[in-house]
Amino acid sequence: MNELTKAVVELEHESVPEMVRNELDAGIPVEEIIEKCRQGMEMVGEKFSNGEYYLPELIMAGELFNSVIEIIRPVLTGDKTSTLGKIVLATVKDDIHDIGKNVFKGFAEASGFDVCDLGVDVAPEAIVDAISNEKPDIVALSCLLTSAFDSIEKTITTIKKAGVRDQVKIIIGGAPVSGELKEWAGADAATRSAAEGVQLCKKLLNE
Ligand code: B12
Repeated sequence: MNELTKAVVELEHESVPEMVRNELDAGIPVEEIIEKCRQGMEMVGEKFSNGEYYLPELIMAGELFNSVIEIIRPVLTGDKTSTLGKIVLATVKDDIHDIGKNVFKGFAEASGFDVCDLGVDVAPEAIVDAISNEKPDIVALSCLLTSAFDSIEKTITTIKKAGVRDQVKIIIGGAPVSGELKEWAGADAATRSAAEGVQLCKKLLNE
């Protein structure tokens, strides 16, 4: 295991930010740094599952990753003069995980997308309102909990019932999503990677 991943797993609040700065200075791509931290978070999750870590450690891990995003954000600031298209982004209802969503937002903005972030635990109706008000090209939904899969399906059904499904492409992202979930929920694309998500959004615009 690399040193940065290990430091994240061990929740080393002082050394993680320093290691991230050092990796950035050494010219290591942001995507690679985030992936190392994400792997550490996955292992924190495993420790939580097997009873080695408890909720406070999960919360600390969240804070630690947010401090990483703060360091990386300035590097991600992209070309604001051109916009590829507009994305309405939200973590679905009953799910409050937002770190992966925020990473995707950073990557998408750096690639030239205009992102309207609705936050976490977002009700399907609020997403329909945002489609009417913001006129996005893409709706991007984040989900980290398997128990929130129903919320994805409900969101897409609500979008269909409102008669605006054909106005947007829908991408779902997050650690537990799959092609099967995409089919079941009626989305246009699915991925477990923020970087791939941006590529898929570019592809969806051309379809
Ligand atoms: C940190 C954390 C928390 C923090 C979240 C803080 C925050 N601000 O987000 C807190 C403490 C709040 C939390 C709470 C809970 N959590 Co939690 N949490 C995690 C943990 C350890 C890390 C998640 C994370 O941030 N990873 C780092 C980011 C960068 O990775 P990521 O989210 O996967 O995102 C990447 C991709 O998925 C993708 N992506 C994500 N979103 C999107 C969106 C789009 C559009 C795209 C394209 C891509 C994309 O891009 C990112 C970068 O590549 C995970 C473990 C894990 N394996 O993920 C558990 C985990 C997700 N949590 C879990 C659980 C059970 C809970 C709780 C129910 C615990 C409890 N008993 O209360 C609550 C649920 C609260 C709720 N209603 O949502 C379980 C879920 C199990 C399951 N089967 O669903 C996990 C898997 C832990 C485990 N192994 O048990 N959690």
